[in-house]
Amino acid sequence: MTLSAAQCAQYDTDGFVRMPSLLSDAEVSILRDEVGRLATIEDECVFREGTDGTPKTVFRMHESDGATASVPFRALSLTPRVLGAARQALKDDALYIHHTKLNMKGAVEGSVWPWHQDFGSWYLDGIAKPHMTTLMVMLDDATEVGGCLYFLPGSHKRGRIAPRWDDTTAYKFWALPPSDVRQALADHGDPIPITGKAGDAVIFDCNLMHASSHNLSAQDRWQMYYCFNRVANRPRDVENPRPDYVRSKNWQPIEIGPDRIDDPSLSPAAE
Ligand SMILES: O=C(O)CCC(=O)C(=O)O
Repeated sequence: MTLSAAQCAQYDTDGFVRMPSLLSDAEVSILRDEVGRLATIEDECVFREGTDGTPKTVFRMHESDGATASVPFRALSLTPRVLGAARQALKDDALYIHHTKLNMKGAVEGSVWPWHQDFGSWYLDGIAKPHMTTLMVMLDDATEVGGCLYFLPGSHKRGRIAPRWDDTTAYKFWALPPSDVRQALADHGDPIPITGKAGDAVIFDCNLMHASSHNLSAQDRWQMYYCFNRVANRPRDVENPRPDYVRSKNWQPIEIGPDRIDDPSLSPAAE
């Protein structure tokens, strides 16, 4: 069991649970080196910004094929620590990954994500039920001044709130209407900053209201997100589906692998 019974209960009550020191310092170092490699790739899965083309988001590192395929990021997704926790959170062993992404919120320039629920968008991908969870791993220390995530504990229990298209920030996406956010803040209290050390993690419900602010610090803030869905909840066909790197069509259930991220059996030469 990756999560204790108390952690599972907390996940159900608050909509998230922290997983401190999920990664060792050595594992953080391997993944940070891997980010350096991925950031040089020119592909639709690597989004850049600014005049110098700094990488902002990298997608689809969990698959064994494609330009951004990554042995250590894929291996991490299959560890008992990560996949085991996702299985416990979703109370189902047959899971696949809807998408993976690395958000590189750059020092000084990295900007705000308005309040939203992930299931706001994922429902529009054709996914019927909020049986989805995200495990986020910090690859830098996450601080308030550096633009960490904020969660509103218990807000997942409100269910999905119809989002509105928000193009007022650098991340144009389906955000929550401000009036709904104000009401939720009045009902649930202050948001919680998800600060921590590189290697810490948190797993959270797809209806949990969350946001992050501008990175005002001198340090980059890199965070990796693994988004899991039940195979039984895979999307139905929709008109104009989003690309595969954000709405995977690989619905094969994934199996737990070794508890290490440098597993040689996952290297391309071994496949
Ligand atoms: O990385 C961030 O600051 C926010 C990311 C986020 O909220 C999301 O991907 O849903």
